[in-house]
Amino acid sequence: MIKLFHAKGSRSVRIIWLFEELGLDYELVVLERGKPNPDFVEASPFAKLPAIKDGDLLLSESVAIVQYILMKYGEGRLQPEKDSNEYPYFLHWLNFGESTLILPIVDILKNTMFRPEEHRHQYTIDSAKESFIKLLKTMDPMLSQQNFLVGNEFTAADIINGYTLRLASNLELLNGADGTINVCDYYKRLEERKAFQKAISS
Ligand SMILES: N[C@@H](CCC(=O)N[C@@H](CS)C(=O)NCC(=O)O)C(=O)O
Repeated sequence: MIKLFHAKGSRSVRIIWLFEELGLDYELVVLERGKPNPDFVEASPFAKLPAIKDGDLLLSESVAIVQYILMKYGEGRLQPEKDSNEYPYFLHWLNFGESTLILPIVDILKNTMFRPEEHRHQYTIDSAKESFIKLLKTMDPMLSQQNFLVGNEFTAADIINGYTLRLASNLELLNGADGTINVCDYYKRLEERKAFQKAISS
């Protein structure tokens, strides 16, 4: 059975969400702060979550794990056909959620929570909020035309971005500001999914 190293609220939520959408069996290994786990160190040399162990395979990076799981166990689900016109856009959105959309969120989290107070910068917070809202405004018109990022079918790209939007929602950045209403509605559609609810409560 696939083993998933997890900590509540971390990017491993994406992988639980994926497993639940696909109805796959998995074993959750929940890491505890201050308790080193040698299996995790082996699976994730950079000590980042998520990481999986599937037989002899050890893999980290949430987008890579999603691609691997779809390739091995997806049976064509949660992604467009590889030779379709949609597939390149699927790859774009799959990467966008971790390579672009999350960057301002990480800046905000570092400067409001993770860093000691004396190393937090208000300017970084303000400019990250501005960049994030700009990204939402760019996504918004497309989401007035379609239910999900790649047309009207839910795909794994929605999982990657949905987790990022969850962090934004926790930071009260999905509050229906002008020009972002369709993204906010899109996020509400994601929140309604049973697999999402299971992932965030795990
Ligand atoms: N790009 C990586 C980022 C992984 C990452 O930074 N994970 C965070 C948890 S959400 C982590 O392990 N942080 C612990 C640390 O940086 O020491 C991915 O998508 O998996």
